[in-house]
Amino acid sequence: MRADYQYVLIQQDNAVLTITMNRPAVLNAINSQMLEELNEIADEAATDAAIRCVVLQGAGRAFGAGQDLSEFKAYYSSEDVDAGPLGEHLLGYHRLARTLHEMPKPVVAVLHGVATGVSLNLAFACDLRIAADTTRFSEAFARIGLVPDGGGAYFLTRLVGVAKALEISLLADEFSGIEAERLGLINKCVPLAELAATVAAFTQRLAQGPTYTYSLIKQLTYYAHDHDLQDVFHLESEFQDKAFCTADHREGVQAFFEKRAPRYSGK
Ligand code: T3D
Repeated sequence: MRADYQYVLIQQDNAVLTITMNRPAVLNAINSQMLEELNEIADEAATDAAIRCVVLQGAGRAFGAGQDLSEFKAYYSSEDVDAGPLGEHLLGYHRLARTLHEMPKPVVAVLHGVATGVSLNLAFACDLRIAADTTRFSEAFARIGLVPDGGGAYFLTRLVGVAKALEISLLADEFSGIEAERLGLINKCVPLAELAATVAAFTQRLAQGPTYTYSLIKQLTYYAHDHDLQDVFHLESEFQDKAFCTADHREGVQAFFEKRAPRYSGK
């Protein structure tokens, strides 16, 4: 993977790839170039077998402040309200949200400082979220007269249900990491000073897990959310057959009988 991106830093530590959005002066607001870079990196991370867990985070004092609103200044200063730039532009966010969501390995968003707009919705597309208690969450779109994008309505309704999703989206108020954890929007909320160590321990553990089986668990869990029980039984049977034949399953059982920790290869 190349490392010379303009607005994104990447770092691999064992099998954990950390993707850092890096425009700290504007709270990592996402411009077209950053979006293109994030898509390229996510595509590669999805297919690289040496990467078994992916982290998405922001540099400086924020996770991210959403779309870079200065990018469309020409549109805002024009009289032509039909010259909206969004159709094509949004496809980049859709592609990225889908890649993060469907990647055959765990993807963890790490939220600190500010997490708003489409940046926050990309975090919702990830599998797991860890945040600092002081993080300022908001689904800011309605505050500037827009609808949630980047899959926001899809992910938010699944995470917290329709009533809370509507409240969060319509009022667009800020709430803390503590409240986000209470709502079930994030998996873990810790003091800011403990965030990096918590994330490192959590993601290194995931990266040493049965990665292929994790990919099946991901698919099965997301599928189970909107299919009936019989359909889920079918997919569960298909996936358990696949998991049963993996090297990691054999290793897990052998380790159990030998009373030792398993050493998973991810296969
Ligand atoms: O056009 C489209 O593509 C439509 C799609 C939109 C998708 C979205 O994501 S909509 C949501 C967009 N985001 C926002 O509306 C948030 C805008 N930002 C803010 O409201 C505030 O910055 C925050 C509440 C997030 C943080 O406030 P604070 O006081 O901690 O920081 P600040 O001083 O406002 O921001 C620091 C700098 O970042 C500042 O630049 P400056 O004045 O120092 O030169 C600010 O302008 C810049 N910045 C923050 N957010 C954005 C941004 N620049 C461009 N775009 C931003 N989204």
